[in-house]
Amino acid sequence: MAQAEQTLKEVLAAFDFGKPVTDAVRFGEGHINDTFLVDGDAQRFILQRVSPVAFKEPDKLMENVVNITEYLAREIQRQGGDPRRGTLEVVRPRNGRVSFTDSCGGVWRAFYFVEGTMCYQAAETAELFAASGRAFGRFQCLLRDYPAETLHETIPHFHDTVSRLQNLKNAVAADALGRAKDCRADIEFMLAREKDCAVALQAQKEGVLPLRVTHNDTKLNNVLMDEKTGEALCVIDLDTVMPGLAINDFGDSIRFGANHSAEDEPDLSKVNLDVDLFEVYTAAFLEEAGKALTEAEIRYLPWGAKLMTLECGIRFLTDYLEGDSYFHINRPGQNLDRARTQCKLVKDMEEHWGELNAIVEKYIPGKE
Ligand code: ADP
Ligand code: GN1
Ligand code: MG
Repeated sequence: MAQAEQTLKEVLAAFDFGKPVTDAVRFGEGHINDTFLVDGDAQRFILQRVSPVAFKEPDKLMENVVNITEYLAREIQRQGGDPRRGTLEVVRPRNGRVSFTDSCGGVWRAFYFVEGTMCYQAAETAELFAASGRAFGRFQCLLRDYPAETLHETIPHFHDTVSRLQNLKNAVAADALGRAKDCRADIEFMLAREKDCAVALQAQKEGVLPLRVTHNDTKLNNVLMDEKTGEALCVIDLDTVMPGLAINDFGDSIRFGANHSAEDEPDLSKVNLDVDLFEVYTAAFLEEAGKALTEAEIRYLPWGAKLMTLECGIRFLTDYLEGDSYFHINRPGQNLDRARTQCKLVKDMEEHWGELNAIVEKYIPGKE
C-alpha cells in the first residue's frame, strides 16, 4: 500500500465517524491544507492535514481554532442563530485531544461538514459577492470583544508586505531553479511598488489603523453559502485568525472576487477589476462592519485592496521561484500565472484609483 494511503487509513481509524471508515476523497480547492470529505454514519465530515509548510506550530493553531469556534458558537447562539450552521465545530479524535498526529508526523483535525451549503470559486452574481461581504463584516463584529492577546500568531509577519517583498528579493537572488529569467517584467513590476508595500504598516505604526481580530484569508471560497437562500452562512478556514487590519480582510476579498476570472487565468485580457463589484462589496462589508470601523479605516480600504493583491502576487511569484512548495499547484507554471493575474489587477486598481476612493468616501457614516 502506498504511504499516503496507509497514512489516511491510520488517520481515519483515529476518529469516531459513527461507523468504521476506510476511505475518503480529496475535497475543495484550498491551496494550503490537504482536505478530505468523509462519509460518516449519519453525517459527513471534513478531515484535514494541516499544512506543515505553512504552519510551524499546529498545536497553537488548533488552540486558536478551538477557542475561536467555541466563542463564535456562544455569540451566534446568544443572537438567536444556529451555531451548527453558523460556525465550524471541531470533531475530537479518539485520543481526546483536538488533533491527531500520524506516524509520519502529520497533524490532522476534523470538522462537521456544514450541510446544505455551497462553496463558490468565483463571484457568479453580485448578490453572492455581497453576501460574502456581509459574512466577513459580521465575522469581524462577532469577534470584536475577543481577547486578542490570547491568540497565537500562527504565521508570523503574515500580512507584512514589506517582508514579503524582501522574501521575493531573496528568492530572485538565489534563483534556485533558474526561473527568474521567465519573469523579469513581473519582478520589476513588484519592485517598482516597494514604497507602497509599507503604506498600511506605517499607518498602523502611527496609530491611524488599529489592530483588530481579523480573519486574514477572506477569499470567497472561505465562506459557505446557504444553498437554498444564497445567504452566507459560515466563515471557514480559521487558521489565520489573528490580530490584523480590517482593511486587509476587505482587500483580500476584493482581490479574489471583484473580477470575472480565475486566480490562475493565463489569458490576462480576461482579468479585469470590476469597479461595480468593488462597490457592491464595499456596501455589504460596511453594512455589517461599518459601525465598528473608524473613518480612517474606511478611507484606507482601497489600499487594503491594492496591498493584498500586490502581496499575494509577490507570494505566488516567490513560491514559483522557490519551487512551488507553499501553494498547491496542479500544473507547471500555475503560480506564475497566479502572480500575473494579481499584477494585472493591481494595475487596474491604480488606473481606477480615483473611482475606488470616491466609492469608499460615499460610505463614511454621515456622508450617505
Ligand atoms: P485551505 O486552507 O487549504 O484553503 P479550507 O479550510 O479553506 O482549506 O478548506 C478547503 C475547502 O474545503 C473549502 O474551500 C470548502 O470548500 C471545504 N470545507 C472546509 N471546511 C468545510 C466544512 N466544515 N463544511 C463544508 N465544506 C468545508
Ligand atoms: C491561501 O488556504 P487558502 O487557499 O484559503 C493562502 C492565502 C492566499 C490564498 C491565495 C494560510 O488561502 O493567504 O491569499 O491562498 N493561505 C495561507 O489564493 O497562506
Ligand atoms: Mg481556504
